[in-house]
Amino acid sequence: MRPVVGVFAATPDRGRALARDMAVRWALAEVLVAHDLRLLSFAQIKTAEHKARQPFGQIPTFETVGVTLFESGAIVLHIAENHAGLLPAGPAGRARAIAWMFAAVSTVEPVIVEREVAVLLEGDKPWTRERLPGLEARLRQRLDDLAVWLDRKDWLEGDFSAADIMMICVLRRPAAALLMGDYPQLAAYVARGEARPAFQAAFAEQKARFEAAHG
Ligand code: GTB
Repeated sequence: MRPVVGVFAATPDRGRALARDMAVRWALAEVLVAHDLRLLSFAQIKTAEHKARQPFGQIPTFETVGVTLFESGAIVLHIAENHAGLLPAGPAGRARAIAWMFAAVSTVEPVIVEREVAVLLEGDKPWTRERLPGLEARLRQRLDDLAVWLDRKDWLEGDFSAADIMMICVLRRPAAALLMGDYPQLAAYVARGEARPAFQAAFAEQKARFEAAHG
């Protein structure tokens, strides 16, 4: 059975591969595992049938022999644990790469999401103008620290790993991407990831899907 990845049929990001299935499809492309897509509408992801796969009614989902998974980070880790090339061989390096996967989604991404939510969902609220400088300062603090870590490193922990897939997908989110001009180390890091053939293949797949749907 080829794995099946649940994705939005009509991606809301206009083909820029910003939704969270990108990390999963990129990881699969890195390890050369062909997959099928389960194309889902917004209504479909809220059904009981989909919630049996993803309890919060979201994408992505991942179905493979013996297991159905949700949470993009957990799916990428599962792929990395079952195929060579996305985690360091030794236990210490492996543990550190996994730590960086958690850092991407639980330390760096929340400050990006907070900034995005403030503008997109609460932009018209009276308190947003006052909150924005603080939100941006918190985001910049994370990016400052990450830039120091990545100074003179190509990847987070030795060779390219699943950690880089998660971190680069986080840094591609609009609120972080807008600041990359101030962080040349991070911009170069994202560019290195985006130059990988597997990233290109996963990106092209979604762009083609968007173009087929929208002409
Ligand atoms: N923690 C979960 C995971 O990593 O798998 C979060 C999954 C999630 O947020 N999925 C979104 C979803 O299904 C799609 S990706 N939302 C429907 C809902 O919650 O009802 C969302 C997304 C879109 C665009 C960007 N972007 O532009 O950067 C990022 C993320």
